[in-house]
Amino acid sequence: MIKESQYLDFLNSLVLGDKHRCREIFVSLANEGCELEDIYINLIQRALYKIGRMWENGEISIAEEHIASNISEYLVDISLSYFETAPPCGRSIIITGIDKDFHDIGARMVTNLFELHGWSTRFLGGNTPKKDVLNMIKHLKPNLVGITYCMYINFLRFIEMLDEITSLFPDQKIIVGGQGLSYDENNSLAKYENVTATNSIEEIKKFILDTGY
Ligand code: B12
Repeated sequence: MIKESQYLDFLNSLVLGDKHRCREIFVSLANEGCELEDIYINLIQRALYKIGRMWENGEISIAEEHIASNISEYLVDISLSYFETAPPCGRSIIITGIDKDFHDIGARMVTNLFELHGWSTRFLGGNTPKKDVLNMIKHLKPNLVGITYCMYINFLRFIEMLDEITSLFPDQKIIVGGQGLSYDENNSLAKYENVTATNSIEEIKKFILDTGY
């Protein structure tokens, strides 16, 4: 359980660009026995959403927002070394962003949660060309493909990626997430049989633990 004072200390340090203090807070939470997903959602994600609003309202500069995002990325990258990972479970996932969308911190978190539970993961990051994603799926034949989609202006690129994956690999199971999902008012994703769209950590955990993959 993350105390409000710890969250506020973290947010403040993030805005100030104090990487050392952010790391200290992260490490002390991990040492206190806080779950990784709790730290991801209730500390880092919560702070980044707030940073986004502050940037939108002109309360912080682009430079400050960039530092906050770099520190968060760094913490997510080192986070697994503070937790015990399960032995390999024989399942694999490729997680990617879409062309022209740089937002990938959430997908990094999701990748790490799979890795924590013994999945073999390949994280391609944001802004990955579709043809390279398709090639990698062809060669690695993962149990699951994860796609993150953040900005609504990329909706078409996102749908093109889904269309190509599902037509070239009709049995491929796919999980998609990211803030872009909230713009899908027409429920365009419902027609894809093998696609699950979710930002719920509980649902993501169900995928991770489902031995059917
Ligand atoms: C950090 C950040 C950036 C960084 C990204 C760095 C990186 N490596 O990711 C940088 C500086 C590059 C950036 C750039 C821009 N950004 Co920006 N950015 C943000 C910010 C502050 C935080 C994003 C973040 O990491 N959130 C925290 C993560 C943990 O949350 P999440 O992504 O939602 O992920 C969770 C779930 O969605 C889900 N999930 C995510 N992916 C996946 C995948 C799968 C498979 C599953 C199952 C689940 C899942 O699980 C995660 C954990 O719970 C947001 C504010 C916000 N509201 O998020 C703005 C925000 C997303 N950015 C925005 C904008 C406008 C931009 C720019 C256009 C700004 C500009 N003028 O240059 C550019 C676009 C660049 C591009 N072409 O992509 C807007 C988007 C508005 C919109 N409606 O589309 C936002 C909302 C800010 C705002 N308030 O306006 N940004």
